[in-house]
This record gives sequence, structure tokens and C-alpha cells, in this order.
Amino acid sequence: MVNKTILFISKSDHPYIFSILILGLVMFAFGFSNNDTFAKEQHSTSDGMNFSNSQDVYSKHGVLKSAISASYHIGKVDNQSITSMLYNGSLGGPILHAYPGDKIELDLIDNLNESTNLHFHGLYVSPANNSDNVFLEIAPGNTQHYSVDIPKDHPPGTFWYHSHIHHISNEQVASGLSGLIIVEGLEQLLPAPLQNFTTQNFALRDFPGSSATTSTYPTVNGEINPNINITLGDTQLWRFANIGSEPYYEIGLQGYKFSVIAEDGSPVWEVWDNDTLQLPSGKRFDVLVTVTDNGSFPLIASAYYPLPKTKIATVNTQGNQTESVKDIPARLTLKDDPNLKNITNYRILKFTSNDKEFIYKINNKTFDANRIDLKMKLGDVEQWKLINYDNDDHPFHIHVNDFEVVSVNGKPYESHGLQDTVIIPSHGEVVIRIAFEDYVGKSVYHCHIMFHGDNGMMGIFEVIK
Ligand SMILES: [Cu+2]
Repeated sequence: MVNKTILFISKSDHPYIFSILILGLVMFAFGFSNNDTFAKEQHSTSDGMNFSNSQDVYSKHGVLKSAISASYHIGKVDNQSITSMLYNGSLGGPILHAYPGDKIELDLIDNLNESTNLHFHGLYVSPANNSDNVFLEIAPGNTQHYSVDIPKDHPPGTFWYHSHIHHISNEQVASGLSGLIIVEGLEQLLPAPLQNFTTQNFALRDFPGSSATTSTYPTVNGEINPNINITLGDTQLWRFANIGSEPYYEIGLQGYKFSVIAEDGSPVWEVWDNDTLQLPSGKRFDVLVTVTDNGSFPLIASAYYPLPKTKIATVNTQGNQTESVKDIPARLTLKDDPNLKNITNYRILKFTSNDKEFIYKINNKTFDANRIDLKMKLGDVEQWKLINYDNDDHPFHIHVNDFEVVSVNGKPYESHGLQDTVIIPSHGEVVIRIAFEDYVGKSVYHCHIMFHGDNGMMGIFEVIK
């Protein structure tokens, strides 16, 4: 195992790879005593991978009750054993399905030999107590109960959960500690002919490779290049989510367009078509896809460091086209945001970094868990200018409260819907508006390149009454 770890390191000096070294050292110290359950749980998924598949967990009678154990597992990638941190033994964790108005009652069991915790990325829920509170730290061997109230008017769409423990969240998510949350009900916002669609999830995560030429494998639902079947002429809902810690994905299906109906779990007020979908870590798109030609089509992720251009899945058509292609609606919700017009405060957030010393800052400060950086009152609407002084893009994410993008690099931006993650382009700027409407308490905003967040590019905001 230690040799394997050194093999990963020698391929690149990029900080992303450091997390794999740390995991290797942790595992060496740990002595693999938790792996006795692995043999029972593993199934073969596809060539070269043998972590188990994600299980779907649905809410019942308004409660999504589950237990999620974070532990070490050995699996094979490219026929070499590697050690990973997984939720319930699967690369991708259980998929949590809830409905607006449900309560999530979740036990997180820390079977690692380091602390961990949970963040419910994109959910519009309280950041306090044992809800979406990233200041909780669950010590090794302990169990934390999370209780998350999803409001009745919560938008349907694709969300995700992952470790958000400061300093080591990159290592933990890169190793496998993340999974999907689906808030059900998106079909109810579509016209009747489109309501019976087939849904496919595309949980994207990179995974360390083991050969000199492959630093990471892009996986879809924990598999390398899985087959996706679609009936000819059928319109399907595809849910894309980048649940990895750092690499970007730019996804395209040759010859076809994606009709985006929700972005970051928010149904759009303007459906838009695009050839590609750009997903930094944390980003989600719910799209409608109709394949009208017979055959097999590669789903391609464009090259984006450290991932080369790769076929991440193969889409195969089946059967004959029996139905006509359906009309896609122009919108799923109305743009009804009078609250975003009466701005109560303007702020500027400057993103700077020193990649040589691994120091990443917002407004010239690294993260301090004991410092409140921004304070606002419930009901405030703020406009933030996010300025990136670096050669790298920084994907900005804020917890709990979604925002509207107003401009990018000084040009007005015609937003399609609300977002919780936006790329601040290298040497560029993005202006956003956020309403702090419903939840008091402390939470964070940060760069979603998790190595940057872990090394300082994160701040705390507090909403008071
Ligand atoms: Cu960053």
C-alpha cells in the first residue's frame, strides 16, 4: 500500500495528489483493521473497478431515516488495490431521495481514525444545531445524529452531501466521502407528456489511477465508462453532479444538446440548450436529453487539468422510435425575485493565492473558525463582487442561501435561475445577489476546489435576527 501511494505521488506534484499520500499514511498507521467487511460488500461494477454500487434510500411517511458509516475500504482500480474512504462501502455512497417537507434523520458513524462531519450541499435548510452545521466535528468511533428539516416549498432537484471537516475535507472527499441527494418532484413542473421520463444519475467523481499515464479516472456512479441505455426518441432526465473534490468536468454528448431544466437544484426560469455542461466541484445540472439516432455515443469530458479528454460513459440506443419528440417547455418556474432588487449592502470579496506555499485567501485572510467575517440581518439582500486575482479559476460556493448571478467580467449576465456555485474566472470577476430570508446562524462561503478551501479560502457569515 505504501508503495502504491508513492507511485501516485511520483506522477505529479499537484496538491490534489497530496491527499492520496495522506490517505496512504493514514491507512498504513490504521493497519486496515476495518476492512473485514469489505469482502462481503464488494461487487464487480465494470472493468477495472470493484467497489460496490450505491444503494437508493427513500423517505417514508415524511422521514428519510438512515445510517451512514464512513470507513476505509480496499477496492481495485485498473486491477491494482487501492484504499479509499467510503460511505457504507460504495464509491458514491447511498443516494438519498427525499420530498419537500420531509425530515432527514441521519446517523453519521465515524469509523475512520480521524474526525469527519457532513454538509448538505445546496439544501435550503438551517445551518444551526445538528442540521447543516459544518462546525460539528465527529471524533473517530463516535456517531452524530443529523436532523434536517426540508421546507415544504423546497425546490426539487439534485443536491449532494459530503465531508466538510476543515483542513481534511479535500482528502476525505477525494477518497470517496460524498453522495447524491435527490429532492423529488421535478417532473411535476413539466407538462404532462414529459412527466413519465426515465431518470439517469451521473454522479461524477475522479478517482486516483494507478498507472504512469493515468493520474485520475473519471468515474460515473462509481464506475469507469458505464453503459447508459436510452430508448430511441425517448426524452430522459439526466442528473449531473460533480461530487469530487477538485477536477472540473465539461461534459458533451456528440451531436446532441442538453436542455437544462434545473441548475444547482433550482428549477430554471429560462430553459436553455447547450452542447456542453461545465461542472466544477459541487456543480449540478438537471437536463432533458432526447437521442434520435440509432447507435452508441460517447459521453465525453473535455480535458481539464488534471483530467485528460476522456469518454466517461457510453450511451446506447435501444428499440425503435415509437413516439414523437416532445416539446421542451420554456421555463419551469417564474422569475419572481422582487426581494433581490432592494439591496441593503454591497461587499467586495477578493480571492488571492500563493500556490507555492499553498496559502489561499479571501480579503487577505485565511479561514479562522473563531472569526465572523460577514454579518447580516435576516431579510437583508446583499450584492457581492467576487474578484479573482489568480491564474486559476475559483468555483465560489455559499452554504444555505442561493444567489443570482448579475454580471460576469463586467458584462450583464442573463441568469437562467438561482445558483449555489459559480466559477470566478481567472483574473475576472462575478457579481451576485443573495437574499438572507429564512435562516439565522453561522455558515460558510468558500472556493470549492476543496484543497483551496482547506488551506484558507473560506470565510464565515452570520445571519442575525
Ligand atoms: Cu479556488
